[in-house]
Parts: sequence; structure tokens; C-alpha cells
Amino acid sequence: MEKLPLKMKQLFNKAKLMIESSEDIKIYSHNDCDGISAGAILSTILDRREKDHDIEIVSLDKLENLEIENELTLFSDLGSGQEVDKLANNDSKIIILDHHPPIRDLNYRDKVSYNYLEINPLHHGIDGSYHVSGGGLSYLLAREFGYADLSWIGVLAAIGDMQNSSSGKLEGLNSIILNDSVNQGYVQSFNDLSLYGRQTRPLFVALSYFSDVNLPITNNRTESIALMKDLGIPRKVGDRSRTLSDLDISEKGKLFSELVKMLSKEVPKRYIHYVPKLVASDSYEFMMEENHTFLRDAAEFSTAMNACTRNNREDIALEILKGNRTDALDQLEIISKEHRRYLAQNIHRIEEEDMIKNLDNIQYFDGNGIKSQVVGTIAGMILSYGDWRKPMIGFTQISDEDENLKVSLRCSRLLAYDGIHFGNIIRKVSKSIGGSGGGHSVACGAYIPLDKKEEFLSTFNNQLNGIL
Ligand SMILES: [Mn+2]
Repeated sequence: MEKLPLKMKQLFNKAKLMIESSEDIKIYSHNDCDGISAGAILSTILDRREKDHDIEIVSLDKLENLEIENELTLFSDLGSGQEVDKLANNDSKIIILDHHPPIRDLNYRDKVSYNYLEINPLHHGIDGSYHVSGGGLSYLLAREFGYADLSWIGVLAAIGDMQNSSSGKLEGLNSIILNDSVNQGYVQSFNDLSLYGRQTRPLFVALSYFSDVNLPITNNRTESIALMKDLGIPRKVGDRSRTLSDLDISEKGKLFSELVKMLSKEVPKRYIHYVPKLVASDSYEFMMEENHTFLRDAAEFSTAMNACTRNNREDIALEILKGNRTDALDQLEIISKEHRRYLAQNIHRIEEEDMIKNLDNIQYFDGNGIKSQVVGTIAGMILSYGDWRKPMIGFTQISDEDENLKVSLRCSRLLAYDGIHFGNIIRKVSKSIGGSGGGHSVACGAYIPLDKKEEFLSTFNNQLNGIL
């Protein structure tokens, strides 16, 4: 198994000592599932050490000209790419735990007058997209304190950050975290069908959302039900619709073979060897959560965390992760329900009003009015109504105060398996027109000036000539 490099381990130990010698602590963490998980882990460490602390879940633009006011300031899942220490003074103590590309090198701490410690996997030759998340780094710090019971949150963080999206499993430093959580009895990992909604979605609904390739079952519940019937997979147990988690090994085997067969008929030859990887991947189950709840499956749990951040209810997400479930769980149900309703409404509108436009190599929609935090989620869901061979790009206004554009891209995992990295392409294209962007191969985004939309589209489209 992967080992934590000694140099990194030493830094985690230093971070631990800095925390132990501080009394007044502030945490800034990123406003997504990974960042909230990171924040929850750090806050739990501080609770257990009886350290006074505040936590703020923020977007990256909130870090400009940040006042450093506390004895110790912790940054998690952000900070490496921002000048967060611009206003630090000689007494400041700063710790950054981030896996995004750093703008300062490892020796930076020797050049400044304050106590500065940054732990970033990229300083140590470790990949930050697939090998460790922000929450993972926070967990590795918790591990230094002996809090291995927090490892499951590190697993959730990695899944929320899509660290498994390339290989279909957790690897690198993530495998250390996973191993701890399995040893602690909190997580079970096993190879399963790669359908979203393992615990809570009726199987025929989960099947109908299959969108990496358009199949007869895609967006078609009748076909999905017929498929299950053909395979002799009962739809219900008592009054309840069965979910993927209800299926036994032989049922899953039949479904796996059938999906592989259907997909192999549909995809161009050069993609065929990726098909099994598209149908099955590792899943992660939280053993202390109840069966058939969205907290049981890591992917569903991460969706609920994202629903909180996208509705500015990070407080609820933190409560849930820190184990204060009584009221927070009811709140979370309401937020998740409202989130799903909002998504469904907008997807319906885009589809009904024929809002998906096509260029040679890309497809896009103008999501005017859609909240910028969810335009990516919607792009991913609307992919099944378009052409899976092209990436789907959504545009919307950044916020009420900022009329520039947020751009989000989602694509079939097949394109990523084939080696296209849309995160790198969108970074390049947005930069060339005065914006900024980046992200994963299958899910990425950018911010661009309002009047550059057409230029963005044509440049992006041209970039893909001969690639797609
Ligand atoms: Mn992250």
C-alpha cells in the first residue's frame, strides 16, 4: 500500500504542534463537499483538544485581502492558490492544507517573518486530483492526533471531489485513508454497478439516468422496467421499489452483462475496451449509517453535502458530519428535496424549450436564471438529452451582483477514458479570453467576461477539431 512520504509526515507533525500551542483559532474551508468535510474534521480535532475556534466556509473570491486576526489561521481545501497571507503580521500563525496547484514553493516558509506552514501534495510529487483531497489532508492531520475514527469523512471528501473519476477507485494517499476507515469498521468498499442512487433510488429510476452513452433505457423508465423484467429482476420487495443495494450477486451479474452488451453495440470500436469500466466501479458504504438512507452510500451522501453548499446551508452539512443529527437531519431532508425539485424544474425547462444548441464539437445551453452553483449539476443531468459524444457546456450569470458568466462543462466518462482532459482545455481557453478556469477531465468550469461568450464557444469548438 501507498505510504505517506516522510517529509509530509513531518509537516503534519509540525501542524499538530502549532495547533496544540494555540488557543484562538480560525478555520477557512472551501464551500463544496470536500471543503466542508475538511472543515468538519479540523473542527472536530479542535473540539477534542478543547480549542476555541471559529469556522467559515467560503468561496475562493472571499480570500482576497483577508484580515489575519486570530492567533492561528487554518486554511483547508483552499489557500495554496491564493495570497491568503498578504495581511499577515509577525505574530501570525498560518497553516494551509490544500491539494490545488500551489503558487508558493516549499521553501516559502523560510522566507517570511511569521509562522507559515503549507502542506500540499504537489510539493511532494503527489497528484492532487486523484490521490488526495482537501478533506483527505485534514484527515491525515487528524491521524497525527490519533483520531483514526474520522477517516470515513476523508473517504467522503475524496468521493465528493471526484478523486475516483479516472480509475473508478480510490488510490494513492486516498488508499491509506480508505484503509483506516475499513480497519475502523466505518467503511466497506466493493466493486458494484456504477449507477447513482445505490441506496435510495428505485433501480428502474437509477437505470433511466444512465447517460454516459444514450441507451434505450436512458430517460425511459418504461424501457428500464422492461429490461429488469427480461432479466428476471423483481422490481419490488413488498410495497417498496428495490434499489441497487437490494440486488444479490447473481442479479447484479445479469445486469452487468446486459449493460455491457447494450453499450458495446452503441459505442464506436475504439471505446469498446472502456465499457466494463463504465458499468462497474468501486463503491463505498458507510457501515454505521442505516440501510436505504442517502447517508449510507458515499456518492449519495456527497450529493446531500453539495445540496447544502449550493443553498448556502453549510452549517447543516457541518452539523451532520460532526454527528449532531437530531435537527440537522430533518433540515437536510428539506434542503435535498428542494434541491432535487430545483434541478428537475430547470432540466424540464431546458428540454421543453429546446435550449440545447449544437456546434461541431460541443453542445451548450444558456442557463440564464439558473443559480451558478448548480449549472454544472444541470449540465451533467441534461447530457442525457443531448449527444454523449460531445461535452455539454452550460452558461449562467455568476451572481446578482456580477453579470459575468460562469461556465460549467460535463461529459461522458468515455471521453475522459479516451484521454481528453477538459479541465486543461477549459483553463487554456478561458485564459485566452481573459477569464479563468480549470477542474477535472469530466467536470470542470470557468469564469469569463460577459461579452466573450461567443469567442469562448468558437475557440473551444476549434480546440477540439481532430480530437473528438
Ligand atoms: Mn477539493
